[in-house]
Amino acid sequence: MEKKHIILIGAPVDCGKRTRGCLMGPDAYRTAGISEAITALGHTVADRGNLAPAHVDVPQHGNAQVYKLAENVGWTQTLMAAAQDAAPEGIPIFLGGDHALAAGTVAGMAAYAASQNRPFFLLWLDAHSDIHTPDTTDTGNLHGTPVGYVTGRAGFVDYPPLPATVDPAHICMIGLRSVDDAEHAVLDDGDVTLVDMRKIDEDGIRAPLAGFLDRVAQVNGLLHVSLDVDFLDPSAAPAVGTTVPGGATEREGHLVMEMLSDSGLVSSLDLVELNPFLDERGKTATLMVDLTASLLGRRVFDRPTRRSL
Ligand code: B3U
Ligand code: MN
Ligand code: MN
Repeated sequence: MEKKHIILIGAPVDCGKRTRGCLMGPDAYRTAGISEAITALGHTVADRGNLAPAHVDVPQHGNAQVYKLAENVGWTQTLMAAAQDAAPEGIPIFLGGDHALAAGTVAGMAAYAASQNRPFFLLWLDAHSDIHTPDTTDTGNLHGTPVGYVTGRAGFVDYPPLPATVDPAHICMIGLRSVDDAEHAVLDDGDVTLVDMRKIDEDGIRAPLAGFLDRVAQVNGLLHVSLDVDFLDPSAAPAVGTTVPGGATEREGHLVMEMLSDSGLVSSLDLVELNPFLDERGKTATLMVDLTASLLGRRVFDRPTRRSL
């Protein structure tokens, strides 16, 4: 794989849901050796440390359930700027932090792609579709809303205006197994490519991902990958507040990352929802670092594995 410059950006976002602990995520990745794993592959790394959210004043939201709106808006503002600032210099990896952070990182990367006149694509690896709005969320947890925000859904009145919206036809969600009614209402007849666990069981994870990557490659797109820990089965990745059984295996996770690496299309990555307080002797943090290494070119053999007889 071509050698890259990787920019680590700590985003200890913990306001996207009520279970606390994701604020320790960035330091857990560092403790698990993320910088060392990346440099061992021949890439260069700059660690920009941990960011803090901008202070903003927002009125109480009409939906009284909505949790920590001002902090979420502040993080969105900070991370949108951080993504646009880092993207021209290399591949930013956002060390979360919960999935609310993707409102900022994805919006920022979409803005960067627009500035380069490149089409922007989003791969969402998650048990959940996270396409609520502050009005439709049942829980009030804004980590369930970043895809709603970046696709330009109504209801994000207090959020920064989007420099570039993400076309739902440019989004592929893989690993889905927990989708709320209000999310079905926008997804069922929409343009997002939906790969639920049944599809993975029937066709394997390779075919749907290959189809999506072909589409990105055809138009020389920029691809942002947002990896939620709960994409993986809780037996492999227990350190997450919202465990959903029946997830992707460790092996499926690595295959996805290796295919992404081979494609050469990935411009940026979120590692989200790691809650180190819930981990078992660093197992989940270590797996997330290993998956990142696969994405950045770690292989068992340098030559391609023979795939057909
Ligand atoms: N859809 C539910 C649950 C959820 C979304 N994202 C996570 N959990 N991690 C909600 O709260 O919006
Ligand atoms: Mn998520
Ligand atoms: Mn999730």
